[in-house]
Amino acid sequence: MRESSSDLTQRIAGFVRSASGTTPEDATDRKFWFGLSGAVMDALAEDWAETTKAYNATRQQHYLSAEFLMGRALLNNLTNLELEDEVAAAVRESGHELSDVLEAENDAALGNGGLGRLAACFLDSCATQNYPVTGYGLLYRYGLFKQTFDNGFQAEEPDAWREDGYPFTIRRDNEQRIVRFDDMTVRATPYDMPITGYGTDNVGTLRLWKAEPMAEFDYDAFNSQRFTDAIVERESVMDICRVLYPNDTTYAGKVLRVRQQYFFVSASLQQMIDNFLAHHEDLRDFAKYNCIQLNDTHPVLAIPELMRLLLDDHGMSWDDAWKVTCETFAYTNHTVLAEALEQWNVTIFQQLFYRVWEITQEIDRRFREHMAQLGLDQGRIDYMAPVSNGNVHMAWIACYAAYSINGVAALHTEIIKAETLKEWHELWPEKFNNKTNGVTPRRWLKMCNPRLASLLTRLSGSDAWVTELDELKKLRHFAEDDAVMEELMDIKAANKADFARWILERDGVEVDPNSIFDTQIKRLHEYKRQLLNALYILDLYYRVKQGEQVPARTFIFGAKAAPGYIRAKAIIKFINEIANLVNNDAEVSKTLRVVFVENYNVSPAEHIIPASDVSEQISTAGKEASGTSNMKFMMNGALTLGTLDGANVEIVDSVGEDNAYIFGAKVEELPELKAHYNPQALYETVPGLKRAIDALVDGTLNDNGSGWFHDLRGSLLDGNGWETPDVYYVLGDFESYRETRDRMAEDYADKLAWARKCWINICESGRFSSDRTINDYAREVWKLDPSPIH
Ligand code: 26Q
Repeated sequence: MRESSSDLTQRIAGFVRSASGTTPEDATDRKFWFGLSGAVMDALAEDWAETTKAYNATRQQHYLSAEFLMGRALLNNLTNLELEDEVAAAVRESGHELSDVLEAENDAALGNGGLGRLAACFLDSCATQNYPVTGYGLLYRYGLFKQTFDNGFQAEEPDAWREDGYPFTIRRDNEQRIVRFDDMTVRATPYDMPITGYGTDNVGTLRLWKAEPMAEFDYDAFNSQRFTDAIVERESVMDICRVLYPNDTTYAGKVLRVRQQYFFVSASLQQMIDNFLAHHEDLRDFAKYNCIQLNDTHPVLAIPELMRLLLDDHGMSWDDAWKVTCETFAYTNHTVLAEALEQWNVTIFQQLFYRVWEITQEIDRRFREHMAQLGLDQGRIDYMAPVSNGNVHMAWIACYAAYSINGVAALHTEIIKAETLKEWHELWPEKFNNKTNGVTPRRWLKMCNPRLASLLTRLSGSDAWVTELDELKKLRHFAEDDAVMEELMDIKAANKADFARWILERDGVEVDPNSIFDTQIKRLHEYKRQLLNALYILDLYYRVKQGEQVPARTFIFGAKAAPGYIRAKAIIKFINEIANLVNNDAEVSKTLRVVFVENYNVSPAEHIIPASDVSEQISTAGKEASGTSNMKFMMNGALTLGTLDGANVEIVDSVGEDNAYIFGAKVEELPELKAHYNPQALYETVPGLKRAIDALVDGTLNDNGSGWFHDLRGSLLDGNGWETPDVYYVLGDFESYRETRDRMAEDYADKLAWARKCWINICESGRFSSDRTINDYAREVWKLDPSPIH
């Protein structure tokens, strides 16, 4: 789209006319968005085709993931093509505002949270650095459910994100594949999304597979008794990619979920093999040209499926096929929680794909033989075997076959080596490596925080930092420059004012931009301890009621709970009740406000993060594999209030202890602390705790007869008589949290000192760019070189 501004306006206008059937001036913002997006697709089509060709002819990497949490695409593409300013002017000439047009786009929410968003950041970094990488996933018709609040309770609605069309995917009918289950045969049609990079002509691909019936329509059946059967059969095929499973962390043994997984890995592998054979002769060389990263265990079926394709469709011997497989796959683990590890009952395998089951059994048989040769005792072999106790253990298959196993932050990798995957580490320590997560500075700094981005560019004298985030280290000395620090605070103030307008219009909530914005945004889970945050706020409410003077604060939450996770839903209701209490109290609401942002997603995050002062990262030590919002906040000049967990450890290491607020039990202290833990005693003795916890049941807060608040209180104090009380050490860390959080709020009063801390966080965030992460994967795991097309 390099052309004069009037040409650009005309070209965009043409696309808008054809999308809207009206003049650009009369088109709605939504229709304008369609047209403009079409113009962007037009602008990158040729480079996209060229990139695809180039990647297919070289060694390439394939990223298999059940989730890609892409968010919005238009601004991201305009940013990457460096067209934002020109387009904004062109849009204005047509009587629209670019910002309104951008807001007309739905989020592509094809992911639950961190794991899915990580995949999206990775694709951005691969494209930007010209790495020949393709993402493969599922074209869910419904993304993660839309959250609404009904009297403070979470309700779920379907997210039909592309029902009226979506210009950023291209259906490729000529690249369909067939996926066979024992009870159905399915057509897999790819929908490709271009992945633009910043400052490069390379355009990568995210390939999302859609399940369709084999025949367009079975007319024979239509004309006979089997009419309804034919309809039902069609519908059951379409079921495969109808909806994203909304659970994170808790595994559920659902047949449809396995179908989804097999469907997308089989189609992807078939395509990789076809492409290999179009360029090379001998499939035994497959791993020389291809490697596959498994994003958690969700795509691990690719291991037996690659074996099946090589053995059955391409006549390879077992030993050759196993060698190829073991040289192809690398596995990333994202969790230490045992309940998240996928295990499928063998009957599911037997029902859906008997041949894959046979191959899995053979892998299991050879594994047992292999381990016996190595001298492992039977108990240990049974524990580690791919098939045991009637279940197929996906993580064990991954650990056995993959040549690389990585955790997502230094602490996490140490924990999987010592605990979660201990047996594997003892056998093959050389497979294990750490790849600390990162986030893309394009979306999470340049795009969402244009004010800060332009300050950084001005001070650096260039925008090289956008692709070399470590450049920001050179700006560290400006921490001593009071004028720059004033400017930083002005930027934060302007972002806060923007947020205040946005949330007022969106959710009807009024907030004070002069207060401290203290934010926790992430999936709702007990281990993430939103409950600890809520108890602090409730206690603070009582303190203010009693006349204590405290710094003005706005507490911001964003979180979805898995629809079946009742305790998480209870915590949402609890926070909403606290918000009611605080915000409707004429006195307290002058100092404190609580905002629960409905339907938290990528786009809301882009409004919330640049406006936040405090980043709540308060998981029980050892439980959060990495966290990635912690990195986004840091990049945007918010200070971490956190435990030494996940990547927080490395953030503190980068910025120094004076520039973060760390509290709570450390991972190595917890076993001893938990051995003598008495939450009941803390409830009685820690100042403020009893009052806050009792508010759950004394009539102060209303759970509308659900009994949920009673359960919540019980979960902390006595485990309701049947579970271990306070598993996540909420009460244990409360005092330390309160002390640290109070101190942090007091520190905010010294504006310059606060700004200096924020500045150092920004300048040290280079380590947490996903560009660094991807370079590490490319060099150490994928053995991949950049492949620029121009
Ligand atoms: C499994 C089986 C059945 C249905 C759903 C699932 C499922 C789905 C999603 C299990 C887990 C997830 C998502 C996990 C996740 O987002 N983990 C987060 O990954 C981030 C990126 O590495 C880390 O930063 C977070 O610490 C980690 O919680």
